[in-house]
Amino acid sequence: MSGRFYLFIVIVASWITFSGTAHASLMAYYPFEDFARDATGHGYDGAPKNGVTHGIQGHSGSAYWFDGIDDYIELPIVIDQNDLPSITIGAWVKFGIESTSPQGVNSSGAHWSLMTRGGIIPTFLAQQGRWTFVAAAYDKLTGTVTLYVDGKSMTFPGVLDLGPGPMRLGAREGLSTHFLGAMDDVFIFIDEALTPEELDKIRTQGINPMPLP
Ligand SMILES: [Ca+2]
Repeated sequence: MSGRFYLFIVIVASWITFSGTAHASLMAYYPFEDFARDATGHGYDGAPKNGVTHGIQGHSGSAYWFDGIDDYIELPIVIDQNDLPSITIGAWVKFGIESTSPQGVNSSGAHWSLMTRGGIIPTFLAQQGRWTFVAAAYDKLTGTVTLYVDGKSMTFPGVLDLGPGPMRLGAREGLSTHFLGAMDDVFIFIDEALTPEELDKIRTQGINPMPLP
């Protein structure tokens, strides 16, 4: 496990019970300029836990630093594990490694991975100390999950494995592994699996806290 860097640790695939209309929308967006405030105005403000550090240089403006030990940000977003709608979650992240890190890197290197209900899908090598755009999309219609990393994507059949309780950035409830590194511009789309082209647009042009057309 030490050689894998699970995407769900960064942007935990938890979900809210959605009672609104069926069209896709940007549910929550965290540019981390004003701490962990949800910039969409929907009120899903995050709660930093255990000393996660705000104000470091981010991909854009400021960002949070996670110590890889116990830091995380809890979001007031609660999962409906039994009826996961399509969802896209992503962020800019900079994976940091220290020699004492519990994550470490083994001979095969660290990977960006997805955890699905059928197991773990490791895909792209994770590069240390470099801002990387990562996203995961679950398409309920096709029953597939896509991992997108810096313009490349891989799609697999499956369902994202969901953690219990509120969504957490940087950790997953019940698991001891924590994210070590920086995180910025976290976004969550509801009821839509964004395409790699749409994610490319977010990667290159940034995100507007309004729904994509
Ligand atoms: Ca920022």
